[in-house]
Amino acid sequence: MKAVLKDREAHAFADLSRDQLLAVHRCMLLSRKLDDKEIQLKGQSQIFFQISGAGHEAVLVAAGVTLKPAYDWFFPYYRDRALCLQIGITPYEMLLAAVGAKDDPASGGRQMPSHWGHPKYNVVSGSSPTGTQVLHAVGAAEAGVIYSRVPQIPDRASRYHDDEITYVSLGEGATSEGEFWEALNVACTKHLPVLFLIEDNGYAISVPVEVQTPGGDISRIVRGFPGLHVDSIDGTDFFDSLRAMREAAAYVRARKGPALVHARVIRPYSHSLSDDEKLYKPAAEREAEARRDPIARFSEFLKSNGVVTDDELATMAADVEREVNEAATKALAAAKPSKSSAELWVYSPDVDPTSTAFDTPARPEGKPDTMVEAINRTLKDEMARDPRIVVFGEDVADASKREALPLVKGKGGVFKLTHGLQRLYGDDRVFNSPLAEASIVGRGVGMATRKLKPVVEIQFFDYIWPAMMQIRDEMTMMRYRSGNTWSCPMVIRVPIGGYLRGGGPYHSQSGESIFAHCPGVRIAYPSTAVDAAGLLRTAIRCDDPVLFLEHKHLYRQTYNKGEYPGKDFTIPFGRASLRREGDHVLVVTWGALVQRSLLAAQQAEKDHISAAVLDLRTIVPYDWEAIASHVKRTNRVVIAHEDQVMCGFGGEIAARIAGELFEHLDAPVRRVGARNTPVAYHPDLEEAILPQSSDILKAIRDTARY
Ligand SMILES: Cc1ncc(C[n+]2csc(CCOP(=O)(O)OP(=O)(O)O)c2C)c(N)n1
Repeated sequence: MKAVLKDREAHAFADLSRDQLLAVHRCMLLSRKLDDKEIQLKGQSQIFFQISGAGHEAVLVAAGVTLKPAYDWFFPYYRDRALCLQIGITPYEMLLAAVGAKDDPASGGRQMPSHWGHPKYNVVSGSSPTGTQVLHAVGAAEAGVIYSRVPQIPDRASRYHDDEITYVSLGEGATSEGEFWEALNVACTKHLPVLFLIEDNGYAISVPVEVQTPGGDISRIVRGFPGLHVDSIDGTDFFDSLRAMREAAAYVRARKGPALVHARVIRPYSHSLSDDEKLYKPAAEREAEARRDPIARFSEFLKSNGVVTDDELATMAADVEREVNEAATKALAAAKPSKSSAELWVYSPDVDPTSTAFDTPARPEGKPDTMVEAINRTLKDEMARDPRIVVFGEDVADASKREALPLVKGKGGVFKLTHGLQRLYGDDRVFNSPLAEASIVGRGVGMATRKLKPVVEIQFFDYIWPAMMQIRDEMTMMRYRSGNTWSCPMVIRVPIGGYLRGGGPYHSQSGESIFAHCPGVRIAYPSTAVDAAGLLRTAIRCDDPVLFLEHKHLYRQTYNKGEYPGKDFTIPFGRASLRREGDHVLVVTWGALVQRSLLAAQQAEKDHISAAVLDLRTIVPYDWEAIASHVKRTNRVVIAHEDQVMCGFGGEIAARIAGELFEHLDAPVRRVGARNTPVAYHPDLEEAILPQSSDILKAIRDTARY
């Protein structure tokens, strides 16, 4: 057999040499054999989950051949084994993930296998929710563009390439997720260098494509997106796939815009080992699919074109088998994660926002000003200090139209928190986003994995819910699920809360306890202007994702004004502030209830009850030591928060006090909070629903007199 094909023949084989053709075949085979091996190991209970890439191999090897590992960026989904092999992840590394080994580079035993991740090749940790990765890819692509446009970022040269591509793949079922459409929207609006690969195997578990997509053809639908290069191919045909991937990649590298390749593939091994496709796929359909098996097709092609003989293929198959078996033996013997490591990597091991390093003195300047001013100045100062900070969200820019900017005062957020930032730092660092909350957080995640520092705004807490998947399953888990290989430190600023007299159910919500239930996020909730400045600076400089809750009602009060505490003022997280001394009852509180508790404590004084008021300032972590030391002194405690009593964060604190400080208590722990209803529009109803000073006063009196 010739070592290199003659020119004319090579052209017929897409300019691939014989060795390259054989390598393509070997990679496909290796991918399939690894699936087979995992299926065997699962049957023996040596691994705990299996999902295969079978039937998808041809288009994935074509993608792997076309793209550049450690240069381009990769957000592959669980069927992308062949791509990952092609770009450098080894069978041994894949099997380390299957056995859940300590040194599995994807997750260190924290995620199911086929949830790819590898820092060496720019493969960013992927998760299980279908479609979330698409927004991360958009953010990562955007990060490359931002690095190319912000010369002040000191090490930017090592962080991007002018013609890099961000690859992201997903199944046709996942294109039904809103996040897919949000991603396409942003990628096309901003002409981002993203290559979307839709691997359409006709089914999402048992749901056929015609139920997912009108007309059953996703590429037909997306052809209307301006600037999007669209191709539709048979993804079981390696050469068609290679042509399509090369054309798409060339389009993206030339910065003409994003590209989408829709590849029709097959799924011969059912959805996963938990699924049996015979239950919903008739035999004739399965047989027709089998005839399109990409590996069989490619080997037939090689044989019929005289590139390889049956014997050579058999030798290759035996060699692949040997490699897989050796890798499996080694992986099975690999060290498992120790039970004592279960809590590692929830938070950054490098930067501790509770440490004394964040305990810096205030250097007050100017006259007392509002929380709005404090936050705005902090953002301005931090953006000057760190050019990696980008600010985006709905309405946060001064004016998106450049030509309008010199003519207008600027919007700068519906509450004016970001006013003037775009004018100061330009529209590569401060920009409006489409009205799509998942995209705001998801893009932030993608940018942060590439070491930008997104400080995004969700316009109202009431509308954070479309981003919940991105917050709960992505932002907060990235570090943990990747075994500390990937992280996405970013800040989400969110105006929260009620007492607006007319805010109604959708401009008054609280709900910090919902996020406190998500391991991996920090939550700050300042009640004064000075605290807002200090806590926001800590949030930005910290290495973890932070939910920064800003109470709308506190933005412009006079009672919480303060002098700006200077460019370097930080407050450690988990450090409560005693707002009022008192000996008889402790009120633990935060946010808008701090002032209401102070008023209640003043009133209680008239009854000779001395109530202390402790402002937690951060919810995660919260200052248990301060709570405990004051409870041990007062022996009586009230917990007051704006959120509903039912499942409010006070429940957590009350349970802990009851569990750990029982013998110090002279009265039951009382909780004050909102009624278990939405917050109604009419001010009388709002007053009845949200906790008032009088409610806190009653709780203080009852507790003191118990
Ligand atoms: C958000 C979300 N919903 C449901 C699931 C459960 N689930 C896992 S895979 C899958 C089907 C995905 O189908 P498709 O996107 O076509 O990819 P395929 O598995 O067919 O390659 C479903 C429903 C999930 N992982 N995430």
